[in-house]
Amino acid sequence: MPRLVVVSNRVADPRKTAAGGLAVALADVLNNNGGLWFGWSGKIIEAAEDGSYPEPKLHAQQAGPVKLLTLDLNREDHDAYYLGYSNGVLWPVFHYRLDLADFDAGYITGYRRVNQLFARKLAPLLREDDVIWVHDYHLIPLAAELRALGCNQRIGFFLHIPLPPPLILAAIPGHDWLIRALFAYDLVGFQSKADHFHFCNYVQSEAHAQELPEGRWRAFNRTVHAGAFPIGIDVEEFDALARAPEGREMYERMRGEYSRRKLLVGVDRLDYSKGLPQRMRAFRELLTRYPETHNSATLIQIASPSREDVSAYTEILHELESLCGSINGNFGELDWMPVRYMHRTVARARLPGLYRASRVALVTPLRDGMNLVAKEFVASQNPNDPGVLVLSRFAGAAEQLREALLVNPYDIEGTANAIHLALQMPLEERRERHQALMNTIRSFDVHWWCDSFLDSLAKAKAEETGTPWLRL
Ligand code: GDG
Repeated sequence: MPRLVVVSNRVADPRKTAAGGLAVALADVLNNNGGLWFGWSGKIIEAAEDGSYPEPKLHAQQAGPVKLLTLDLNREDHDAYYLGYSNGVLWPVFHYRLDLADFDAGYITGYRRVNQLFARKLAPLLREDDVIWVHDYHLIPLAAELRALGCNQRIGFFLHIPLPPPLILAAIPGHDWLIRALFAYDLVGFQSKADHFHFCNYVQSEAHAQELPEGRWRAFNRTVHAGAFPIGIDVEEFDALARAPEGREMYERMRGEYSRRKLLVGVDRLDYSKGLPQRMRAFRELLTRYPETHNSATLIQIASPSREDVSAYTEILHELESLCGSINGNFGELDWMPVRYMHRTVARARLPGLYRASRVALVTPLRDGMNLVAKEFVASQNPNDPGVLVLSRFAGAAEQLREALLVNPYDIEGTANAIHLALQMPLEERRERHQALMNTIRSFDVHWWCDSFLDSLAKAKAEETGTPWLRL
């Protein structure tokens, strides 16, 4: 088996399950075949008094058979690449929020500089038969920069966030440069069929690409394979976490505390894409429309801190705090708080117990690449008495999880009605829906995702390589 080289903005130790997310997803394949994981260390180098920065050094750490290689970023690069272009342009626009994008012309050059730096540091470490898997929007031009340095290895890219339709994408100055950069990969993977469809539309209408058989596109003297590879969760890992002492203890505590009430749960990074204010308004609407829910329904909302140095995040934090406060102020009783809101991170080992103790999960993003919380909630349920998933139709997960109660999160009344339906749903219907959802989640778990992407990458060698055609 060739060595796998993973490149992502942040790096995690695949031996630690507490890391969650990508680390769990890639742990098997990295641990089995050995590998290298390359990314930013999370550290920022401040400028010296004369304004200069030292050349960033590579930090190496061995994690079992996996070598973790990380780079510090200097303040200027970090601000332009990470805060500026990645999180101030690509994140909002790819989530359809043109109103929140900050198209500062300096960001894109910083973004490119960091991708060039990554390529420069990574290229000398690569072996000829390595397979390289690049993750997410921070690193779109990385393959092009590697190719410019003469790297001919197989390189795949997976976009964890949505890809918007061409007219939204076209609002980004330099959008053509970004999409051209994708043609330096051998395979480009998206979360959903909808995102893949947007890619096809874009390359056809804006880049006049030629469609070839087997999901390939030809443009800029290159052929790229593209497809949808919906990411899944590690169902066994979640099951094990639910059975472990911390998971069981959390479940018992929640059941004890809320024995007289039905629990609703929301677990999200505090991000404007997650639709948290709309969710709170829908919950307030539920309490207004259905007085029988008073005293009998409690919403636990965990909003884990995220990107607090980006201003749009401070605004959403204030809006959410004020909504939670007013719901509790208007509806709360001496012995009942309708909303328990936590702006903190909960230990991963506790999440399955919390999910299992909840009758309803509210997963209502305005836009989401996939949304793993939806899948984690389903996987944590007791099949004999499962909870109900209320899921936004705008989450990538909605393409697969058709048996959830699908809602439009912008429609506050419609969402409130769906939550009411979920709270009332008879046991038999809950079981049937859960069974069907579980089948999907098991069939398309994280191992399926990893294997199917890497299998497709193994078959997807592009026809031309090494053309230094990427100019800003
Ligand atoms: C991006 C895309 C795509 C959340 N709060 C806590 C906590 N979490 C964990 C959840 C889940 C993960 O974080 C969040 O994953 P999501 O998929 O919901 O969303 P993003 O972070 O936005 O991830 C998304 C994903 O990439 C994968 O491709 O699905 O669409 O936006 O695992 O459980 N974990 C702990 N404490 C918390 O408070 N321990």
